Amino acid sequence: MTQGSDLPLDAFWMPFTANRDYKQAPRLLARAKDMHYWTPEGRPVLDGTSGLWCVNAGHARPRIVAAIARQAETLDFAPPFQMGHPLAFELAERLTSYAPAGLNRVFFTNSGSESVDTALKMVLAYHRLRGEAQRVRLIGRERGYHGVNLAGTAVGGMGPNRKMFGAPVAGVDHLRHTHDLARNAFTQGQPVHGAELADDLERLVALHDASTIAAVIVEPMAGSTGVLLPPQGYLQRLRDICDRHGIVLIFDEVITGFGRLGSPFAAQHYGVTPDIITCAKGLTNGTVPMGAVLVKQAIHDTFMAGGPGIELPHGYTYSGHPLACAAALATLDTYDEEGLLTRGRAMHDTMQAAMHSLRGLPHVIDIRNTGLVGAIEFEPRPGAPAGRRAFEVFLKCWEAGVLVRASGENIAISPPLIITASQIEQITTTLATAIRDLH
Ligand code: PXG
Repeated sequence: MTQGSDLPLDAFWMPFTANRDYKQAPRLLARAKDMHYWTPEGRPVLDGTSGLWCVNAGHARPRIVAAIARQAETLDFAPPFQMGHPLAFELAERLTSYAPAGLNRVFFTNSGSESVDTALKMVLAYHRLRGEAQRVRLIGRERGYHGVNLAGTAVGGMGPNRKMFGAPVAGVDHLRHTHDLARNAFTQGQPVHGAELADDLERLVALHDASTIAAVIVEPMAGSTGVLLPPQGYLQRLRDICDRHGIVLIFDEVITGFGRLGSPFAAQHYGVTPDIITCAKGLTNGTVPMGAVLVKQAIHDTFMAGGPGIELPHGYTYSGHPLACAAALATLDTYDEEGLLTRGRAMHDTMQAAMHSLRGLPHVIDIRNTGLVGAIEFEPRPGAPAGRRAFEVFLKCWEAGVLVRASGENIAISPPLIITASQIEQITTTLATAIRDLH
């Protein structure tokens, strides 16, 4: 195996990476099994991030590995336009049994970003088919992350991800984010304060008129921005306002889908059903790229009642790729066999106690948690670039054999759902040591 020091590093332009810094001191992963990665030198690293929020059943699970290998031999590719293969139909049908009632039509993509742009295009076409072609305005939320394609960038609400790209899609507006340190810091589980922030949507309706608004897209729990849980009552209020004004509600469940909170989807966890769910990541346990858009039947049926021929001129060469379908079906089997999609509920208290044990350490200004996800927020270091403290904690944990994720001023923890209590303790003990060293 090529050791880190022999690797040619120049050609690969790395995504969402400080390339120049990284290439001075690369961090490489060579192998993974269950809860661990190993570096090329053979050093084990406990995976506190499920890869990148996707390896929910842990790494290299035998059933999934075997299914992918078998599928590559049996049917490596099948054209998805005007042709089909059995696994895509089987997987779509199977997914409807995990989705909230009513979301029983499934469109396949290859990533979360593609799921988001697919969902937004679907909504625009849906309104047009219903004779409301003027409904083109898309509403996101500050601090939201909806991937990196053009529409997802436009409805996204993380400043650094947007500012280099101008205004990629016209007619986009945003709700305020729900993060409120003054009222909600160190809340265990859902914050009490902030349901009224959903009323921002009423203000946008008053401003733009409902007849111009196509959709609202939110992460039911905002992941990338640092694990922001919805205030109690917030999502229901958003649902009610959308219903009042004929606005399609999209939950972006790319992170929350497949068990992160202790239910298959956050929609079930919070008891609020959107019209469309976007998902990816945990769908194939991160093994083969795949995303999906789960759609209410009424939206789908509007397309089917249209003129003859192709109902939705949209799709990807790799939509419903056979390897991805095989991986997803084996992933769902693994989740089912081991009860992983609800394990977050059983582990909630353990995770909560471990995360909140870090309260009181230097510069820690908030801790948030639910199911098998949590975040620690640091006070920004005066005069330093944004996120320095979180990044230093990430580096120290990496050196100490634990992978965590730095995002802005936050460290996020989102381990595979197979994690044990003692491994959770290893993560928080390692974090505590790293945080004590911060200046
Ligand atoms: N929506 C949400 C809610 C996401 O979290 C995407 C869309 C885009 O998915 P793809 O598969 O196109 O990357 C995501 C992705 C982080 C981090 O550090 C999170 C994501 C991606 C990269 C980093 O929190 N989520």
